[in-house]
Amino acid sequence: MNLEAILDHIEEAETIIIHRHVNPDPDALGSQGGLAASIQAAYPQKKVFLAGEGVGNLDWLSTMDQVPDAAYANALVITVDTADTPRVSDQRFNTGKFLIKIDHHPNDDDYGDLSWVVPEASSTSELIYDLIQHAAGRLGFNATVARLLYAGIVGDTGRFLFNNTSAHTLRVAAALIQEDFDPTALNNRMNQITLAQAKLQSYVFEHLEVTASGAASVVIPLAVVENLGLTSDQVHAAVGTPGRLEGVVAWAIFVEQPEAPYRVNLRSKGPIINELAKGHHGGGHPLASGAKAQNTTEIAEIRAQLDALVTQFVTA
Ligand SMILES: [Mn+2]
Repeated sequence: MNLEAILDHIEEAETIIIHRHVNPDPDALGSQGGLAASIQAAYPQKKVFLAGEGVGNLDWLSTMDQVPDAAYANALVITVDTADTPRVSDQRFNTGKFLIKIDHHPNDDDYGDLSWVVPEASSTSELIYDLIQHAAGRLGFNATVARLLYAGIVGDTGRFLFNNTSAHTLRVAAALIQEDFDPTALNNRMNQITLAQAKLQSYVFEHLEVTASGAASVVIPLAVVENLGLTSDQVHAAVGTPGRLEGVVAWAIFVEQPEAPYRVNLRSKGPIINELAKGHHGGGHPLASGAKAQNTTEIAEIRAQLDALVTQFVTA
């Protein structure tokens, strides 16, 4: 546990720049914004920046700051929710004075001068709450912080549906909703999809292939995404779709990109799929990973490997 050291570095730094991963999800933005608001509440005189490129259609949750290059010279840089350095949004993260990594993904790339990685945590937002609790007054807490962290936990647990939801996660959530924000409004906003996203889900159901063991997969052609007018972050709304189907144990969604490779979203209700993902330029959590497929040959390979994992799981 590096919590004391993290708090010392925050206390000492005059400028703190917080980065998160590319294509941010609510946990990336919630942990980033929540930590920033917490630091700012305790230390109003410090300069705290949110760094990173576009937040896509999550701009209702958080927006980024313009960070001048010069700000990095003496800065403490903290990355949240970002397992490896290529995925850090805004690569200037490496130009600060000291770098801290806070994350809940498997620690395959232990970068930074200091890192605090807890793969058992539901989300990085949960970890930020733990840090605030541990700080016992050295960090601030208010409704702004609570709303952002709650959004992150709701996002990464699929509204407390996934198996990363622990008793501790629920205790943290209980503490967060005691603050003055509207969790129902936030849940409704996070659950909202556009008609085009609903049509994409419909495409997934129409074209899903399910093996006898319960391995499901679908290829979403670029033309489908373009015809629906969807941006790449909006496509994410279809990733969980096959999981509701009876008999589906694990699934892969292959999303064709403007330039190869295909983006591969892997999800599972039981079989461990992140080793499969690592074999295809990806990685992630045991039951939720991402990978890449260069072509239809690699797609067929991933489909076969997923089917083998599911078969092994259901016959074990
Ligand atoms: Mn996360």
